[in-house]
Amino acid sequence: MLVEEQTKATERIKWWQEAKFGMFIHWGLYATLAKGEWVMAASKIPVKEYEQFATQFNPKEFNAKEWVGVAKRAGMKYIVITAKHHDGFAMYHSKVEKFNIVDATPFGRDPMKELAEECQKQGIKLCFYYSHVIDWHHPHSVHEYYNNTWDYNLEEKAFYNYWHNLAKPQIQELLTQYGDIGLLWFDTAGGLSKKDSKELVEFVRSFQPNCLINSRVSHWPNIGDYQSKGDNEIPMYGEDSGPWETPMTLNQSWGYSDRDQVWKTPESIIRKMVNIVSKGGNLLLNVGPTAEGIIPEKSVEVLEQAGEWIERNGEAIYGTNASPFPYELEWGAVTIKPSRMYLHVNNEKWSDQLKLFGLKNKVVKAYLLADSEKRSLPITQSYTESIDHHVLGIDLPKDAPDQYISIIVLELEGNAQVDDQFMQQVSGSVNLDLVHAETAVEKNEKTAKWDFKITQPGAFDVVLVNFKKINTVWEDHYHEEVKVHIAGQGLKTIPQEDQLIKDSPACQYPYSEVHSILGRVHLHDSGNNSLALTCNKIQEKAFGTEIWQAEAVKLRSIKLVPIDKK
Ligand code: FHN
Repeated sequence: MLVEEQTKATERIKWWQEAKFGMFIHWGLYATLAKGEWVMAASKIPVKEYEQFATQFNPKEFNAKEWVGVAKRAGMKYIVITAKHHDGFAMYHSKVEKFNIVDATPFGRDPMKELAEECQKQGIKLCFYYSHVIDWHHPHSVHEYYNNTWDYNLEEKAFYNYWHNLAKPQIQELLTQYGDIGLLWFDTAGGLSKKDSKELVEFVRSFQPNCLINSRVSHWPNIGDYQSKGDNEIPMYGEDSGPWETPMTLNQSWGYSDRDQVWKTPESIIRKMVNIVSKGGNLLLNVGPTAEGIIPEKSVEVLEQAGEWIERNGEAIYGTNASPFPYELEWGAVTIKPSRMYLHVNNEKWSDQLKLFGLKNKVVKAYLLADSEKRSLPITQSYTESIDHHVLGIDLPKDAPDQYISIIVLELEGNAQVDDQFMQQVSGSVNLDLVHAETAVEKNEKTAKWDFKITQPGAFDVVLVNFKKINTVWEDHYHEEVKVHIAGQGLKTIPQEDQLIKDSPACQYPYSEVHSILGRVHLHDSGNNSLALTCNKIQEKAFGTEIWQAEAVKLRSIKLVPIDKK
């Protein structure tokens, strides 16, 4: 990218990177069936029959002021709403297609117009989701996999008929009838050529040069302003160098489903948000309003409670940068600002002293974010030259001062500088993430290698960490031996599903975190060490961007767990 273009791109995305938290809204004609947004395809509902649902769609309870108010109270800074999902029904007044909420329903109002006005009033950015490739209503839309084959014959489809007569004109409408749009959220681009994807980006920019575009505009890499991770996917520390987001469900569905009552708690929302923000990402959290136009009560309750925590702790969230540590910290997470570090401590890890390894700066002052008087907490800082090891100790009051996660502010001399080597954490464990390994393939064997620092030698269990998708048969993925070499010792075993980890901050439905204990090793000395793992699940790029492309078992990391401290 040219320097000038790069500067423009950096400027364009600034607001979004500071915002951190947005509301995703999946709302469409499918809400009348209350079985999620894929109901048309799942039940192969013929277009003519599906169109009939519009005649009963009358969301009289829709109130833009209330919806925007919920987002505001939750601490969200932008809203991304489905202007058209895969069912092809436009939730705004489209002039190019009558299958829209104004022309085809008794409701007759344009909710996007009302939202645009309200967002403007309440100071929140309005953004649109537009399903640009999948459209089950149009006879000519063509996706790589997900087409309406129950009404239309694939061989008779002429993609450019759809593209030029519906998709692009509707995108133009969205960019010209609703004022400034924060971003266009495209989805499921399977089959769209690189040329068409790039032209679409130019097309959007020609109407609104500052409108952001997510990476799902294309399946080709590096198109769009930022990376949308897979649905509900939270990456590892340092996995993404550019801007990224996790689109996440509040229960297990996007569009309204009356059967789905598996709600995340305010606490898990806060933990996941803190984890995401500390990795430099944004959280786009979904609600699925009903056919009456109501955001489900339970969603509102969870969001408002999470919002109260965010309001108290916003200083450590909005406008921050990612943790400089390349690994998950066992007591919580870190965010930074110039000359400042925020330690987000999980309340169940709260004790009389918190230790942080690897911070090189002098700490000028430490205090609790919850303490309006900013009283100094006692600190000690030490450095052991022989193993190049920095240790900060902070004495804490007996009780954690906030709900769920309590924050300690560190005022630093200069901007945060840390030892970015992998190293043993305070509990004695070492987490080695796959994304930071040096990988090699030799004679069909894939090997990952890490260097790390040991400060408390001893005996360790070697644990393989995987995320496993629901209903996956483990043995289909792990039926060969994996090998580990460390400090002159070797382990060879077929990994088993030894432990299921609940409440992993970065793992969620439809995945669960599974640990396999590979064996035991002894590290006798402090200082530098290295570990090599040979395993056929090692990949250069671990994840796809959409859920059906992602692997059923994802190898995430390898851990050394001290045996006397488990
Ligand atoms: O198929 C869609 C799905 O319905 C939903 O809109 C999600 C949101 O990220 N995107 C697609 C699947 O990845």
